[in-house]
Amino acid sequence: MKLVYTCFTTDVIHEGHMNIIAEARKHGEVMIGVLADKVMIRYNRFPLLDQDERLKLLRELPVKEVIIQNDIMYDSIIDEYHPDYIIHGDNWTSGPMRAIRDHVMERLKEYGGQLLEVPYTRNEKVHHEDAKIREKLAMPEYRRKRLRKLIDLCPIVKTIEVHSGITGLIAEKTVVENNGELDQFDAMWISSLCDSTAKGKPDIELVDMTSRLRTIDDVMEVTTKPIIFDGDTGGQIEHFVYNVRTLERMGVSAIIIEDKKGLKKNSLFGTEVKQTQDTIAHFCEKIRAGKKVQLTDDFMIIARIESLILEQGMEDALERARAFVGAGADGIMIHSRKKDPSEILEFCDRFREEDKVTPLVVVPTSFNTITEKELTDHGVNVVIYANQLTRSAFPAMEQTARDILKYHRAKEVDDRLMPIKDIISLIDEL
Ligand code: SPV
Ligand code: MG
Repeated sequence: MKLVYTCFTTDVIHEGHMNIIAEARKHGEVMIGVLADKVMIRYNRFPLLDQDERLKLLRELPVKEVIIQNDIMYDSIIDEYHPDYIIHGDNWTSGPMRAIRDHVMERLKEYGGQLLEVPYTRNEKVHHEDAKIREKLAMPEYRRKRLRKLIDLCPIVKTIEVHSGITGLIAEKTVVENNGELDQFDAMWISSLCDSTAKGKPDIELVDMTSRLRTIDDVMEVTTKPIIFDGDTGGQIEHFVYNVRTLERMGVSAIIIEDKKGLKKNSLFGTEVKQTQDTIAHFCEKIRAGKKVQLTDDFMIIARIESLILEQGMEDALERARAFVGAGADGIMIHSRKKDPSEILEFCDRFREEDKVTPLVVVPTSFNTITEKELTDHGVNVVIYANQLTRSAFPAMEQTARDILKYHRAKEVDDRLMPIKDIISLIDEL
């Protein structure tokens, strides 16, 4: 009997999958691979069911065996089972999935295996099933808990700044192929700096919560990935508790609040402007108050320590970390504006000597030579690219404005613009 292998990344079985199985059965005994959670999130959407539940679901199907596939490129499967056939829908002939297809074809050639491709089932019902899964992922109860799951699943949760529907779409949809691996962002950061900048306002807690909530809603409308909200100082404790409730209800996964008080200025100014750090006791009270009002176990309150920014020293930063975790903080963000990452790494190493579990978050804007791998090696769980989308868009838009003024027409700028066809197809129609 020949062995026919197919890999599924689905949590709902529809006509398209049944079609593939029927076709596969014509050629031999069928084995299905369930793509492992940690691999699936790197290239496909986040699973609604975890890998064990998907394993159970697929074992109901008329096939010989269902196993877990632990790599995206099928190497482990090909090495272990040498399937005579690998079968897949023809939807992987273009886009980022093409790299997987090319690799599988190369490997099959080595021993005379064959690739079978069946036309992808595109009908109203299948389209509706896919849309339903996507919509579910956008719902507050699914979105909110996803950050905690990602912290468990990923070596490091890669987070990108968003401040609008369009930047949300970039965070949601950008998938790249790099050295035989597919990759994408895991989560989104609603930065106070970029949310304020998009409105032409300074980053001093001037853009009020009503407006910030509107930004979150714009992002949520078009995305499914989890949101980490930059809560600045968290404001007055009496206000903070209401905001925790609101954010949690909306499906935000985490708020990060920084231990400053009074008029907040952006951290990257450091000691060049007057900024005041909160007392440990008062900030702990704020954390405790927030934790007390939240209703689910999913939502996270992450405490951000400004001691290195305000040149208060490593011991102060570590003392605060201990106290904030003691007060119930679900994570610690440590910030620095030095180009050299050594103070950040020292903090992480010393924190990890004492605390192996509390998630650590960093924002490598200034110390941008550090790689995700190095951060992971020092115990960091979440990396936030906090402003790069805004900073890349601004010079591009400014140059376009200058050139239209210079040439008195738009032809000269056209080559560097996104084609109209692409921009109108970027937004999904319902
Ligand atoms: C933000 O993105 O608004 C932040 C990070 O708080 S930083 O700008 O580095 O302070
Ligand atoms: Mg901020």
